[in-house]
Amino acid sequence: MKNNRRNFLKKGALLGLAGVAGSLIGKEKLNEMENVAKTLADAEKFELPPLPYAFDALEPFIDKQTMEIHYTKHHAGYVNNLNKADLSKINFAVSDAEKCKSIDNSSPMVIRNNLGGHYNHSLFWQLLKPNPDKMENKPQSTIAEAINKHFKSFEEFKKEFGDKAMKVFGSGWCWLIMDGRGNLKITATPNQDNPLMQVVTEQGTPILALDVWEHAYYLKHQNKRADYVADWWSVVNWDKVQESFENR
Ligand code: MN3
Repeated sequence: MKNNRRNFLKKGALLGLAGVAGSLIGKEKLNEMENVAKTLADAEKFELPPLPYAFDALEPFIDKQTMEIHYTKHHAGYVNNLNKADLSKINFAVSDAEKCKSIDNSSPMVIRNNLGGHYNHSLFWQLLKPNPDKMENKPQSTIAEAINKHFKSFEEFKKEFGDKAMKVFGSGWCWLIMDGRGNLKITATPNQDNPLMQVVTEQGTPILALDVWEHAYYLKHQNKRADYVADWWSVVNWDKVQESFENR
């Protein structure tokens, strides 16, 4: 609420200024200044990023209805709830990843949960590949080499990652991260926490993310999380994973 009030005051001050100036500089300039004021007010808010493909683009592995609800209700919900929270202590000058890094045990739960929910889903959508083909989906390039080095083989890595995903009790996420020493690790976080936050035991940069909340799979896979994980491997976007690995 404070943030809204701050934006309101900021906007009010600018509009007041524009009003005075408007009588001197004319209607057109006034409209222009009003637009600037509106842009400033909107800038300090979170936005639902566009989904980079259609809801049915991951069929038959992840179904259209799940994607539609997941994006338009769940992800949008995190963004809306985040914008309703007191954002006065959020640094909007930095990236969402940097904002996550500032989350510690003293952070308000409403910010921790909804910022995490927003960041995690924004990343998750990017790491899924639309229009999956029939060919075996596996990593190439340097991420493939790093996986082989740290986990012996891609098959071993898949097994270990799948085991970790199965062991997440209740709602949470499974991750491939790179820690501060340059090691690839498979980790899990509860709820909407993520490896960037100071609240997790194993911090690092997310390279690959898997949402294992039931809302991510229940409509199609019901209680069979293992089937969902198996399907998810077919739609992992390894080119994007490679990018997150290079930009870590
Ligand atoms: Mn989700």
